[in-house]
Amino acid sequence: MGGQLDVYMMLRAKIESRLAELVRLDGPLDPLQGSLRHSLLAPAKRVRAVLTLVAARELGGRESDALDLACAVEMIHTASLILDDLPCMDNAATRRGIPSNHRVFGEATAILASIGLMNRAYGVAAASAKLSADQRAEAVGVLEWSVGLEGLVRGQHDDLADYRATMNEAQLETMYAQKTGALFAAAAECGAIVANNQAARPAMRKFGLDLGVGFQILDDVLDAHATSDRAGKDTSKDSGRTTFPSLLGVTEAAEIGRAKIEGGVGAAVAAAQAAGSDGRLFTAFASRLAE
Ligand code: GRG
Repeated sequence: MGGQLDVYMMLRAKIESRLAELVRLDGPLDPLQGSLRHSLLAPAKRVRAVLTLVAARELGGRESDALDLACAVEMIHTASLILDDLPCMDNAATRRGIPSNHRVFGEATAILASIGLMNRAYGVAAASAKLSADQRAEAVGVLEWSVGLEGLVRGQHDDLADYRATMNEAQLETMYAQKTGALFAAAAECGAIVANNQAARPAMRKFGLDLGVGFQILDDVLDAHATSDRAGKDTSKDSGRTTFPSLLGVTEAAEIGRAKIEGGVGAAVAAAQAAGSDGRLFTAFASRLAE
């Protein structure tokens, strides 16, 4: 996170070590376990999970109490990536710098590993030992919202639909808020739940949605710039796809993406200040994401 890069790396390391514990093997490694671990433990930024820890800390809670919820968020994200890479969706050959899940384990095992991961995520959230029963129920509800028909599932459906080709800027933004923003929103809101800070929840949801939309726009900008490093993607599925760069050009799209990410920081910092923190980690997190 900018000058606080070491804080980000430290939080990421905690998440990765807890993830490994949560999917520890009790028996021999079989293909399903291998498939699940292939994607979950691959090199990744863990931005959503770090956001949960940052939000918990800035809103008056403890990172350690938020760790299992952060891992649940990361499990849901990974489950969505496995599905996103399937031939019926993005048909990606690589993910996280390694072959995509179905290319190694086959489609049936990849789908089952994704469902297994998602299920494990809800189980981890529902059993989070550091939280009260109310906190656990609230967190599970927020995660369900983020995955469901107003979240990832809806956004991914609309992303792949024929009408994607004729979407305008506002429709595209709604789809990005669902496909990518909703899980960022749940990640940030889970931090508020851990901190027992109900007042901060709306600000965290908005902060996460803006971060996710901005992140997705910048992801499109990187895609539009990239040529040689797209070897893992089936670009034939991109033709006719409306994106912010295709509507507005890469320069304006990049500016909008950065502005979205930075636009929500003020309210997040205000929520942190109301909880007695300085909000600096929110600012640093957003700057790092924009980079
Ligand atoms: C039922 C969980 C579930 C999902 C079904 C497939 C699907 C619906 C949604 C996919 C949504 C999707 C792929 C959004 C893309 C978000 C995005 C920008 C991914 C890349 O995230 P990074 O850059 O990747 O954080 P790492 O690998 O660092 O985690």
